[in-house]
Amino acid sequence: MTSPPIQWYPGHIAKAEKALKEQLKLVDVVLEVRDARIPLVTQHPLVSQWTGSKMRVLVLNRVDMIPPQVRQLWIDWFRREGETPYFTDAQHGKGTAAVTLAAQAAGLGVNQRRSDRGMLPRPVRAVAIGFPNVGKSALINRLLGKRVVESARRAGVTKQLRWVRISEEIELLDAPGVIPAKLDDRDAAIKLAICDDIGEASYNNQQIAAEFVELLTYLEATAGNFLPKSPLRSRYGLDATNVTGEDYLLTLANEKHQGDTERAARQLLNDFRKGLLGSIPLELPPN
Ligand SMILES: Nc1nc2c(ncn2[C@@H]2O[C@H](COP(=O)(O)OP(=O)(O)O)[C@@H](O)[C@H]2O)c(=O)[nH]1
Ligand SMILES: [Mg+2]
Repeated sequence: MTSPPIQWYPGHIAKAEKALKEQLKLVDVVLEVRDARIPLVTQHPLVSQWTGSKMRVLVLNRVDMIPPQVRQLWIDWFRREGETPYFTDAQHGKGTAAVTLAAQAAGLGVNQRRSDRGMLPRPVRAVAIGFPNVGKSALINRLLGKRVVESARRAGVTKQLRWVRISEEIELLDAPGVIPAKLDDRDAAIKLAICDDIGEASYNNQQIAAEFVELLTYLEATAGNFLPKSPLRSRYGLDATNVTGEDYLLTLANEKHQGDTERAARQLLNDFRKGLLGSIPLELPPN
């Protein structure tokens, strides 16, 4: 029997969800932030319920980590689904101005209703929600143009909710990452772990690194033209074809890390997360 890839902390999740629901009562617009490497896996199942009738702006962050052709495939796919995705690289401030405009436009109705009732306009209020580590804080910092919200490589850094005023027109709320209380899809759980988008949930590096190697082999076979050529061989000089992920990891450990499998696993995952293996999309639009 294989152990579940990720161990969840339901108490922590329930607390985060409760806090978020309270904050959602205060906002006009929801910025739903997802990871462009895995746009469907980082769709939180409760966001549409939480958003209700509020306006939502869909942000696919980390666009720098996927190839431009794949970004175009997603744009086409989301359009067919009736959605407009905003692609951003919050790290370098790319695409973020369009998000501000979209949030402002989404909030226009609020001030229309206020003025209809003889009330003064107020800034539109928005919240950024999404899985841990997808780049919510980095995005908000970019929208603001300065670093006011803590953003870090470690997942789960954002603990508290804070309002920040972006302009006279818009106020934003940063929020802690939310992960589903249950995740039955094993492949999705593995991709979340590979991308480091699951915050304080825990997993085994070696198991996830081995899965990553096998996922790469699968992606090269099924979507090879969207991937860099042999990313593992290019970086480590070791071919991954016809070996299990576990064997690859053991070989990598022996060749590069004096047999230390844990270090080999961490190097693999870190190299991917830093983009050192090239831009590798872990998910493509269905069909
Ligand atoms: N390459 C890249 N890194 C990003 C991007 N956005 C955020 N990051 C990095 O990812 C890490 C997590 O970002 P953070 O904003 O703290 O995520 P949060 O947990 O959703 O608030 C930080 O090290 C950021 O610098 C992006 O668009 N591209
Ligand atoms: Mg944060």
